[in-house]
Amino acid sequence: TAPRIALVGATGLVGNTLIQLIEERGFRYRDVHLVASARSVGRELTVDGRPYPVQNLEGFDFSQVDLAFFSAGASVSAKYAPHAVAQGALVIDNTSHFRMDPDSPLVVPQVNAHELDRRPVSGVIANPNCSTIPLVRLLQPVEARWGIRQAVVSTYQAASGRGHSGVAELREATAASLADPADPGPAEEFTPSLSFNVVPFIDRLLESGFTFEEQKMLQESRKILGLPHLDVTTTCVRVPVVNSHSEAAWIECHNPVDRAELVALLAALPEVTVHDQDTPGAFPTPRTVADRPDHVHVGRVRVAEHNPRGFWLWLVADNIRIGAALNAIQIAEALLERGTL
Ligand code: A2P
Ligand code: 11C
Repeated sequence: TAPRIALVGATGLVGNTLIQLIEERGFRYRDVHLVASARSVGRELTVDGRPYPVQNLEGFDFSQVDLAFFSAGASVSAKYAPHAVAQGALVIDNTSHFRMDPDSPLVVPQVNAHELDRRPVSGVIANPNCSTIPLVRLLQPVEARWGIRQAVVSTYQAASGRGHSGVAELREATAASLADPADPGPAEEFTPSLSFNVVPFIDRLLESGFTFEEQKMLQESRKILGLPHLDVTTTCVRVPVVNSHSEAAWIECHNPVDRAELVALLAALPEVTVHDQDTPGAFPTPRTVADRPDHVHVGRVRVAEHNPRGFWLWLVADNIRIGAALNAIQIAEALLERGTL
């Protein structure tokens, strides 16, 4: 039977997209609860044409639901997800809080859906970071075919990674700078201002000199792919794009790579579009992938002439859908298929 679900963070960008995907995909539920902070109590949101009041997370009774999606930030998950589990709900968590917990599987259904065969020990299934998900979907078949020696990745990440307030700040800051080029506008979500700028700093700085975002890409890729020694190293950069993250990846393999075979391998993956034969000279960009927002878009596939073991690719993926809400819904769909819920 269809589950009773709660969306924690329903008023946020990921929460709004979860609602949209539930509608678009015809995800079946017996009952739905929309949950956010006390600030949103009194608001109403519609799901499948029916209005629902937004409920306060503080005091919410999770024994009313079978499945709870959390997308209200890591500190909210840290505090409330264990409580939801104790009340009997299975949690799909969109934050970084449980990802490296050995008792919480970290799942990209196209890569490691077998992790969903059993109910997690912690009661929490973690959804990876938005820049990790599209990358591991491409790395897995490359590892299987040629063996990866090292992947070096630079990201070009959109403002929507910071939710509604990130998008609002990019718009405001850009408007301020258009009116007066010397005015950088607000710079709280992004520091310095993201208007007409690129900022090589996402999340917090660690003692290693890497940012937490950069560390997430390494640690999460290793866990999802089950390759504890995988060598992935990244520079994560915020760019003035509203939505969809891009990545430039240099992947060096143990064995020489045949370009035609590589393109065919990637193009055969589920929900991946390779911009190559059918569209010569074309490449994906955040602005031009909206017609297939549920695909990982790949282009600029280049095997190095001086080193046939290495190749570059460019990828673009909607960070809110593929990188968050869609991956979470696909986890739920896989759980239902398996009867694990
Ligand atoms: P609210 O709208 O009531 O503040 P975004 O990622 O777009 O910024 O959205 C963040 C989401 O997380 C919103 O739904 C927000 O609810 C929710 N949220 C943030 N802090 C809390 C909290 N302390 N308790 C419950 N929900 C929270
Ligand atoms: C960003 N990747 O683009 C971040 C957002 O660990 O879930 C997601 C943070 C996380 O800002």
